[in-house]
Amino acid sequence: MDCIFCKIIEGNIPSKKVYENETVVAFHDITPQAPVHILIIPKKHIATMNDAEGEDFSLIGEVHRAAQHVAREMGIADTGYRLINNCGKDSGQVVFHIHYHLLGGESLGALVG
Ligand code: IU
Repeated sequence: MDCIFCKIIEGNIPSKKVYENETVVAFHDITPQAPVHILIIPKKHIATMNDAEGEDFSLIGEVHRAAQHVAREMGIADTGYRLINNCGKDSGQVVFHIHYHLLGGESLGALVG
């Protein structure tokens, strides 16, 4: 499968990993949009949120668990952070392997409202 994030998971493309367990990997985004910008992904290839089904939702829960852990490790748990998933064309999703952006380290401003 020609998926850049699957290649990162396999170690065939280098990345700056900050966390890994049996089901998820977290690594620095190559184009950070905030002082802390980590991508958290399930190891299972799921293209978009629209494609998640059944046990995939447990994996997405594992992504959230990892986000909580990584936020603490990166020192942004207390100041706050944003966890974003882009799904499909209008969201600007460019990598079709589900991923969550963990953003923080500065005041991010209001997203809605
Ligand atoms: P998006 O949600 O699909 O728009 O975000 C994809 C992100 O993946 C984006 O922030 C890129 O900078 C990031 N990224 C990366 O970290 N490493 C890569 O090799 C590639 C994209 I391609």
